Amino acid sequence: MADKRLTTSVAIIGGGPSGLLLSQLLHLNGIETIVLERRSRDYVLSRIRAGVLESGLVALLEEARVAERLHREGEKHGGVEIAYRGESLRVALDELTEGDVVTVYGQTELTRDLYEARDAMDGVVIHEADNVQLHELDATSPFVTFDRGGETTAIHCDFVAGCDGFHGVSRSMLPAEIIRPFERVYPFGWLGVLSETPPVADELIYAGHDRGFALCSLRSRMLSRYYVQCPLEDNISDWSDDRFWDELRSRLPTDVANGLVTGPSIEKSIAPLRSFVCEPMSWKRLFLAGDAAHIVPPTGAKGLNLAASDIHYLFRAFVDFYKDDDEGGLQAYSEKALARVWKAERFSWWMTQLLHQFPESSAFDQRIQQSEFDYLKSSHAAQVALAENYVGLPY
Ligand code: FAS
Ligand code: PHB
Repeated sequence: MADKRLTTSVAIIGGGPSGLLLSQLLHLNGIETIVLERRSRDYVLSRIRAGVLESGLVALLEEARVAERLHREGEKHGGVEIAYRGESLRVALDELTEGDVVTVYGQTELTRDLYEARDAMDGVVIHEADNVQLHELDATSPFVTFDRGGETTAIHCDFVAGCDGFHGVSRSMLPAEIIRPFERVYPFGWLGVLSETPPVADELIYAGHDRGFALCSLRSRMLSRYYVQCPLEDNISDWSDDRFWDELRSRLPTDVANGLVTGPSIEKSIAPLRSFVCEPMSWKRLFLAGDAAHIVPPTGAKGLNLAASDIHYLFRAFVDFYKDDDEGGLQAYSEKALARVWKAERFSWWMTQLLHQFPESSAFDQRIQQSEFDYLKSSHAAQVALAENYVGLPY
């Protein structure tokens, strides 16, 4: 029994970028939502995650009226560097895609912008919502319950959007006879460091090396983001700053390594890598979006950008339902979203295979990896393929 009862049109589980963006877009179209977030706002904003936005996501943020700071502080990048065992190739994204680019702007800042926009529109985002449960999803009026401050509240709604990430509760509500998970877990992780130092290069550098993968990224001209591939069993305590910088240098082309400016890490974390897709992405009145439905290894910078295309499809489907009583978009959502998800899964897997050292790889695998890079370096068509995937395939 609930102590309190609320009603809304769409109950959104998860106050990360997916949930907040969906809430903002629906609100702008007159559709009420309530967002339930398990953590505090400070905790959500303390997480350091994605850094590269496709133009499709930028356009969606403009539609959500939260792109002002992004345009002021974000950096447009027309190219990206792919290095491999000391060789280097600049992939001219803009030239190869007739002008498309990516924007470098941290997910943390994007989430902050979304929170502030929700506040400005009196959006309902309930933090520290514990024990979220979803009920009667196969009825026409499902409801969600949660505990907070010693009270249980029930939110009666028309639909539930599961935007609660890979470890959320929503996906588990798909009946066992319906859900089809697809997964590949990689035998390594990424150790990431944030440092208040000037980035080593103007554009991102993805580097494959016998010692393992490395990535040079950035958040601004005085805030750098670096990653090195590390064994899954490693802990943060195994990695002093000096060890990190030495390892990063050893994996970069010499001229780049010589220009690296190091400094104390202000954030250091290890993330596991997996490819994961849940089919279908909807069941009855429940719709999954973002990491709740799929995960990609961050090598292709697709995680956050896939959440965006899910939200693009889902928000329009809800608008069609509420404005025109048209359920077509909702019925087509899963198939439409999955078509783009799987293409990004392929690209992220391909980039990961190309640039990482796999513990079990044979001499043949090593030659194939080298030839993959040699082909990329020698083929305009291969570079076009990389560029069109990296800037983002059409929605
Ligand atoms: P999120 O996981 O961001 O948000 C889900 C929210 O739901 C969280 O705030 C969580 O607290 C909340 N939640 C969970 N369970 C709940 C429950 N039961 N009740 C209520 N709320 C609940 N992508 C890139 O493109 N590049 C990267 O470099 C990159 N690095 C990453 C590093 C890490 C450690 C992780 C985990 C992901 C990374 N990603 C990266 C992917 C990431 O950016 C996601 O794609 C993005 O956060 C997806 O956003 P959401 O779908 O909103 O999921
Ligand atoms: C980042 O800046 O955190 C980042 C950029 C590109 C990636 C992954 C992470 O592919």
